[in-house]
Amino acid sequence: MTTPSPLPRRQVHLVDLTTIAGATYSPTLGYLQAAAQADPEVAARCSFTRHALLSRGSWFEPVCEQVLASLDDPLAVAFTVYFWNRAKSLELARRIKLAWPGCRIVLGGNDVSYQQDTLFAEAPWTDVLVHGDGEFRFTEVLRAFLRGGEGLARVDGISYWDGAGPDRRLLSTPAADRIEDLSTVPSPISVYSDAELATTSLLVYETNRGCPYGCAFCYWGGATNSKVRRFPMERIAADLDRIIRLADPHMMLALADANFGILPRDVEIARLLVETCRKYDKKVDFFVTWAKNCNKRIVEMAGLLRDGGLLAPVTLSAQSFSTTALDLANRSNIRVDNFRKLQAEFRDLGIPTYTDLIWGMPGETYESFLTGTEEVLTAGGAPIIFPLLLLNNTDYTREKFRRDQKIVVRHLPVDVSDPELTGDTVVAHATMTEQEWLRGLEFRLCLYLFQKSLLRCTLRLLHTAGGVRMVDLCERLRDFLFEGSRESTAHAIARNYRLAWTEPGLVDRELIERELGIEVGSGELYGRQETHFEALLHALVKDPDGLERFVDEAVGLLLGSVPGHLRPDAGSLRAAKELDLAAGAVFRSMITGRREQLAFTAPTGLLDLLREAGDLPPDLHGPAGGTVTGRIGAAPGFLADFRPGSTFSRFVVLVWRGLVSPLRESAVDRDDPGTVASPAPEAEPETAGATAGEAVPVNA
Ligand code: B12
Ligand code: SF4
Repeated sequence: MTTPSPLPRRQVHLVDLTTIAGATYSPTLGYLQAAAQADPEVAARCSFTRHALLSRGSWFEPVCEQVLASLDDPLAVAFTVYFWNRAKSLELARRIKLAWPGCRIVLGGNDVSYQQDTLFAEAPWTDVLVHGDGEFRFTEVLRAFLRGGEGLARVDGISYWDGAGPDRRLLSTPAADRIEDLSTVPSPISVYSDAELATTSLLVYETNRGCPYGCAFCYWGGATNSKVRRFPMERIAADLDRIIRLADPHMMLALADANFGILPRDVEIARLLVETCRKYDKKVDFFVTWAKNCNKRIVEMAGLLRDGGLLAPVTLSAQSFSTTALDLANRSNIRVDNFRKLQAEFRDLGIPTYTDLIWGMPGETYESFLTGTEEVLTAGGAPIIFPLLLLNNTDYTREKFRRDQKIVVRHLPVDVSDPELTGDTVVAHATMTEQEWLRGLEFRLCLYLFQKSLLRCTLRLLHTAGGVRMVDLCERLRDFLFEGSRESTAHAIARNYRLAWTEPGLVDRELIERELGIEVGSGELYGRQETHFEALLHALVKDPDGLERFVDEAVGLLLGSVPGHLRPDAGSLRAAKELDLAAGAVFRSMITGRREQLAFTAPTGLLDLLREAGDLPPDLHGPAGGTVTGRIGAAPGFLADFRPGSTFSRFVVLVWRGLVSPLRESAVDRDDPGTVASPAPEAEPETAGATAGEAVPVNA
C-alpha cells in the first residue's frame, strides 16, 4: 500500500511597505505568521515569506519587482496598511493580482479596517479585508483559502467578495470580539531569526493593547477605545531579553503601548528594560508614548530609565490648551497648574520633556493656539507642533462632525522631506481660516528657528524684562522672515516652506538639498523631519558675519515691540546676543568640523535667568551683582557624538524635540573664575551686540 504524497505547500507572502530606513522587522507580519503557524493545518500546508521593505520614491519599483519575482502560484499575499503605505500597497496588490489572478489579496491594518465600502471601490482586486486584531482571523481566512474559499462566511470580523464576475457582492461578517486573553497570541519575535533581529533599525514592541480614552483625532481612540489588555510578564521578559541581547547599538526600540505608565506593572517593565540593557551592556534608543495623565508613577519610571542611561524623554502630551477644542476632541487634559508642577519636577530631576501640540483642532483659534504655546514655553516646556491629520476610523472623520465644524481638508505631504508621505490635512474649520492655518505653520517654523535655536537668550530676556509674550516675539520674527524684502537664501527657504503647504507641487527640493549638501535627487532627504528648519539653520549659521547681521536686524525689529521703559539694559542685551551667536557657532561646528568658542561678558542676573530656564549649563553661576567673562562653545566630545557617522540632522532633531538646547551642554572657559568683574559698560540699545566675541578655534 502506498501512502498518499503530502499536498504541496502553498506560498503565503506577508508585506509591510515601510517608510523607515532599515526597519526590517515588522511586528504585524511577525504576529500574523506566528499565529498562522500555530495552527497545525496551516503550518503543514503553507510556507511563509515576509517582506518588510522600504518603498520610498525610486525604491518602489525595485520593491515591486522583488516581491513579484518571489511569487510562485501563491495562495495569498497579505498587506498591512497604514495611511503612509496605502497607495503603494494597493498598487503592488493590483500588480500581483494581474500576474497571479488566483492569488488571494488580504488586507488589514489601521487605515483600512472598517472601511470596506471605500476600500473595495478603490481596490476591487482585494479579496478579503480583516478588521481589527488580525492574528486569529487571518489564520481562519487561510484555512478557508486552503479549502477553496469555503467557510469565509463563518469567519467573524471580515469583509469579502461573495461570488465572482459582475454579480459578486461585498459581504461583511458579524464584528469579531477583541482578543481578550493576549497570552493566546504567540510572540511576533518567535518567527524572526537572531540575524534578523540583530540588523533592524527599529523594533516595535507591544506590552499591552488598547486605550481607555477616546480622543476624537486618534485611531486608537476611535477604533480601539477599549480596556487595556496585557501580554504576560514572563513573555515580555523573555522577549526583551532576546531583543536587547541581539540589538544593534543604534536600534530604536519603540513601545507601541498607547499609555506607558498606565498600569502599575509598567514600573516593572521599565526596571526590566534597564536591567536587561545593563546585563548586555547595551544602550538602545527608546521611544515610548507615556500615559496621558502624567502621574507619580511616570516620574518614577522616567527616573529609572534616566538612571539606567536610557534616553527616554517624557512627553507631556497636551495637544491643545483650549477647553473648546479639548471638549470637541473628547479629551480631558492634564490641568495647567499640574502641567507646570510636573514640568518643574522633571527639570529638577534632569529628565527632558517635550509637549506635543496639534495646530488646527476644531474649536481652536489662532489666539488660543498662541496662548497654549505660551503656556508650554513659560512652564519651561518644549512644544512640538504637528498639523492635524484626519485619520480614518476617528471621530473627526464622521460626516456630521465634519459638516458641523466646517472642516476643510487638503491632501498634502506630511513633511516636505518626503513628498510621498501624504495625508489628509485639516487646513480650515469653523474657528480657523486657511490664512490663519498657514500663519500658524509659519509661526511654528519661527518658534523652532528662533526660540529653540538661534535667539533663545535674547527672546528670554525680552520676554522677562519687557513682559512681551514669547509667542508674540516669534510672531514678529515670522513677519521678518516671511514678509521681509531682503533677498537671501534664508528668505528663499522660508518662501519654499510656505509653498510646501500651499502648492506642494512647486516646492524646490533642490534648494533644500543643495543647502544641506545632499546630492540632489539622491533620496537622502527621505525620512528626515522638518528639513526647512534644518536648511534655514544651515544657511544662517554657516557664515558668522552673515549670522551677526541677521541677528542684529531681527533684534532691532523686536526691540520695537518692547516699550522703551521696559527695554533690558544694553549690557544684558549685548550679552544675550553674544550667547546666541555662540549657540549659532555650536551648530556651525557640525558643518565645519571645528569646535568654536566665542567670548561673552554677561551680568550674573542674566546668567541666572537663562540658566534657570535651561538655556545655559547648570553650573554657569556668577558673583551676585557682578559679571562673568569667558568663552563658551561646543563641549569636547560633541563632534564625536554628532559628526561624522551621524549627521547635522540628529542634533537638530534633538534641539527640535527640546531634548538638548544648543548651549546647555556646552563647555565654558571662564576668564577669571571667582572674582567679581566690573559691570559691563552701558551702551545704547541700537549698538547692542556690535562687539561679538571672537571665534577662538579649539582643537576638536
Ligand atoms: C510604532 C508606531 C509608530 C512608529 C513606527 C512607524 C512605522 N513605520 O513602523 C513611529 C514612532 C516612527 C511612528 C510615526 C508616525 N505615526 Co505611528 N504609530 C505607531 C503605533 C504606536 C504602533 C504601530 C504598530 O506597529 N502596532 C503593533 C501592530 C501589531 O498593531 P497593528 O498595526 O494595529 O496591527 C494589528 C491589527 O491592525 C491587524 N493588522 C494590521 N495589519 C494587518 C494586515 C493583515 C493582512 C491582517 C489580517 C491584519 C492586520 O493585526 C495586527 C495584530 O492584531 C501606532 C498606534 C497603534 N497602536 O496602532 C501609531 C500609528 C500607526 N501612527 C500613526 C501616525 C499618524 C504616525 C505619524 C504620522 C505621527 C506624526 N504626526 O508624525 C508618524 C508617521 C510615520 C512615518 N511612517 O513616517 C497613526 C496612523 C493612522 C493610520 N490611519 O494609518 C497611528 C494608528 C496612531 C494614531 N494616533 O492613530 N509611528
Ligand atoms: S491620543 Fe492617546 S489617550 Fe487619546 S485615544 Fe489616542 S492613544 Fe488614547
